[in-house]
Amino acid sequence: MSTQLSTQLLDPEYAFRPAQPVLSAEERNRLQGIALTLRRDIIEMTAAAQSGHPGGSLSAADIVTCLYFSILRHRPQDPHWPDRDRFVLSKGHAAPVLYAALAEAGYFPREQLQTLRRLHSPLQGHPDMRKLPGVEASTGSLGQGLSIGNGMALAGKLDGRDYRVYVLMGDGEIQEGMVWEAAMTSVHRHLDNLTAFVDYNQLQIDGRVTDIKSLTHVGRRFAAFGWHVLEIDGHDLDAIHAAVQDAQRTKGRPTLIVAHTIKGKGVPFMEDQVEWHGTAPKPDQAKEALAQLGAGGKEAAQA
Ligand SMILES: Cc1ncc(C[n+]2csc(CCOP(=O)(O)OP(=O)(O)O)c2C)c(N)n1
Ligand SMILES: [Mg+2]
Repeated sequence: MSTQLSTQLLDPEYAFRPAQPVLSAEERNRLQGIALTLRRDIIEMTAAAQSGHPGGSLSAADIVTCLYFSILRHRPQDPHWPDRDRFVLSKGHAAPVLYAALAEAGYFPREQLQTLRRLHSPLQGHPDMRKLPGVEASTGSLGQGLSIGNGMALAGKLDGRDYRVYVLMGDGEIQEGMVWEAAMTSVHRHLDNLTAFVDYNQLQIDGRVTDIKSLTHVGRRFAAFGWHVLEIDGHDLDAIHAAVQDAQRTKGRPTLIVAHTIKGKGVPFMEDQVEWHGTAPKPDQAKEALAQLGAGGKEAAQA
């Protein structure tokens, strides 16, 4: 059984659930299929590399799916199109979920996923914008993505372009002081074209966030800085979608979406287990994980 999120986790001040579904049943099915494909890819890639970060990749799979397959305005065949929306994976160690999404969207052939972390592969352990088209920023040194996103959002305004910028941070990551400097800048510059997510899975590299440096009321902290804040179940595709729509309607200030998630989501033996932060599954564990995830996406369509 997969762990379920309790909606009681959401801060009542900012809890956000769409009153009714915003996705058609067909669209939700399509996105669920893609999210499953990304999760399967994450397991297969990290197993092939025998290295990498499955936990935080799996927790972000639904957010990344929604962004790449129903929200972002982008052209995989023209990755430098000036009017494209930008996505910055600030928690760069979750590279497998980004690579899986880019391959699925058509930025590069799926076979390349198997080269994760190999010498000279464009799919390095952390995303490298110089090596892989579609990667907007080289990340991995935690804390930098929001500043990078600020720059992109400000540039968009100065250039009179209407693209939007999305940044995904980890909850452990936002212990970095630089994040809070950036959070002040986003508000000061009225960056309403910027939406940041916190993948609030409550685990970091070596334990629970609350034990290492507590981040309770993260939404209230950002709200105190002047951000528009929404707290959602980060595995609920309708909630992710509706929250982004709300962010798009919000004028004059940036939006933070606190996405409550489960690290390792989808693979029960990995869920909420800190050991799976940066451990690759061995071949038998990968087999079990894939069986637990079930056939999905392309596999199900071909069956
Ligand atoms: C500046 C910096 N310090 C330390 C690390 C090592 N590190 C890699 S992942 C990680 C934990 C991140 O936790 P979190 O942001 O919660 O990520 P998630 O749970 O989503 O995987 C750390 C400390 C790093 N990559 N960058
Ligand atoms: Mg975390």
